[in-house]
Amino acid sequence: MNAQVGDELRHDWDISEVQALFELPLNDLLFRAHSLHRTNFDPNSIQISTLLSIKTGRCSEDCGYCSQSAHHNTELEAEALLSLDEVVDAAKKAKNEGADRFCMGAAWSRPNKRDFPKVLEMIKAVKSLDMESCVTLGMLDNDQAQQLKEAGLDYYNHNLDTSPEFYGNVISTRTFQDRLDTLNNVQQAGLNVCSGGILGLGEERKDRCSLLIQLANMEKHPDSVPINMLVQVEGTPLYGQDEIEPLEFVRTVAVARIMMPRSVVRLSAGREEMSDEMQAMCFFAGANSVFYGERLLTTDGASAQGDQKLFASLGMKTSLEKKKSVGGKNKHSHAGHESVTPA
Ligand code: SAM
Ligand code: DTB
Ligand code: SF4
Repeated sequence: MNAQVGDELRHDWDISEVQALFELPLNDLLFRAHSLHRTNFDPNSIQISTLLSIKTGRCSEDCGYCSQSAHHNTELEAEALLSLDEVVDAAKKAKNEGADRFCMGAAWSRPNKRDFPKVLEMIKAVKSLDMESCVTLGMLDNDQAQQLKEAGLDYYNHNLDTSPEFYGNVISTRTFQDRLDTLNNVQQAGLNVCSGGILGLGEERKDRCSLLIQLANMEKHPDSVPINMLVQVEGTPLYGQDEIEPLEFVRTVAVARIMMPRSVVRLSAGREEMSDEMQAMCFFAGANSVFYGERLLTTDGASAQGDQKLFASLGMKTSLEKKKSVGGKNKHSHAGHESVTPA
């Protein structure tokens, strides 16, 4: 099996070698993933993003996991687009709590003409707070991606969610190809791509392999790869689904790290259901970013207090803390990057 050699980035993974990575004895897999992680990142640094739902509910898409789809009968209360002031207040709060990136999510299939300029203003306002900005607004055309870039946006989040083979079991209102097209527009506009998926949708291991192949075989690896664990919401078709085994989740993080050694891998939704030990294993396996704060978009996140305790007990520092200490230089002696952000 020709897995990642040294620091070289590969874009030609095939299913049998990815399956073989999954099948390695856990210690061998973790050792391999962690070694690559150390080569490319400071292993004790964690990037912190905070999420805000800027428009909630009544979405026309039918994603089977989502509380916000108008196709499902969830108890969610819909909310129109937030005002600029509300967004700026939330971003300031997130910054005070240690986040260096502010991610705004909207329950849209795609942004409409009326609201899109308002989102551009929100991005400019977040940038003026000296924070990185990220938005997830659904599908984008070329021109919209370009306008986001011009407004100063750093990252665009658009997940592939699952394998092309399993995709139709989860979403019927837009295709896998629609997602690839949006990612292509985002990349062409020069934005950083944030794209990953969800585990625990009922997919099999071969689907997890196939999802990772889709991400890693892109012309350029996504800069950021969120790995969500399904948050089960009552009223959605996926409520009651068998949960993914914790060690299978850890394995998936490790394989993502091996296949995309310089991408930031984010432990995303579902952390509040994970034990500290499971999260610690994910960080060892190569996860180096989290969503932070009591709220994700519409569901509860892990508590900020609990997270601070966890990071302290693991001796991990947030990337913002690292930047503040020793004028941005970390003293870690590995041959890789200075902070969690790849060079
Ligand atoms: N509406 C936009 C879209 O779907 O592109 C942006 C917001 S959407 C909530 C962003 C991503 O959050 C989804 O693609 C999915 O990967 C993740 N997500 C949504 N609901 C989730 C859930 N219940 N559990 C885990 N991840 C979820
Ligand atoms: C991502 O991959 N996960 C975030 C973010 N990108 C936008 C969303 C998680 C949503 C979890 C369910 C909710 O709170 O509605
Ligand atoms: Fe809409 Fe996004 Fe939820 Fe799908 S994931 S239903 S597009 S808000």
